[in-house]
Amino acid sequence: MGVYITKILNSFRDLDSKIVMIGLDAAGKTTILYKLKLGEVITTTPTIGFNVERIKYKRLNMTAWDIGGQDILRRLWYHYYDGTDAVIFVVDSNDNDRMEAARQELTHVVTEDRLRNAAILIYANKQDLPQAMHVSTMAEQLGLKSLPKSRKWFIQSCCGVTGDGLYEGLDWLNNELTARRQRV
Ligand code: G3D
Ligand code: MG
Repeated sequence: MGVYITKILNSFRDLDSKIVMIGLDAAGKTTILYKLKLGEVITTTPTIGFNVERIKYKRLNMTAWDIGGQDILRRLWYHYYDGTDAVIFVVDSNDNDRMEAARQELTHVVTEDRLRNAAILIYANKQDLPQAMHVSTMAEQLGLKSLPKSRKWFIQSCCGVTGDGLYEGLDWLNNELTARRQRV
């Protein structure tokens, strides 16, 4: 298992990729970033109420921030969307009340012109909690099943605290980005 994980991470960081990790606040993004141990997480605040976390490790660039609520910030995000290869969208599987809010944000993301070619990995996080929604129900509620066929997405159940599922998600992303590179 250890060798397998190291192999994925090594090939991942050598991909010349730009990845954004987004999701509602408290979905578990910061926890996941640290758990992945891809490199040092650097937090910057380009404007009040908007924190960006960044990891740069070899040729992999990852940025993460909270989305939702603040319409005024929406246009600031565009700057970070340019040239994005993949989106990791983190959802709290236990947060029934905000599943619809998560769906709306995800819809914004998939219809965002600058992200039209981005592969989308959805982390159904906090699956360790007893009330966690099943991934197939989440896929339904987040509207994934109605996305156009051309859209590449994958939903992975995970637990940011233990790390369960995180590498399986990255493995999909890694394969997807590698396959794209081979096609061009
Ligand atoms: P964010 O960066 O998306 O805003 P955080 O979210 O990473 O700050 O996580 C918000 C809270 O959820 C944290 O708890 C964190 O420990 C918890 N959390 C993250 N992932 C998981 C998970 O998989 N399972 C469980 N049970 N909790 C998780 P606190 O208490 O520090 O606010
Ligand atoms: Mg955070």
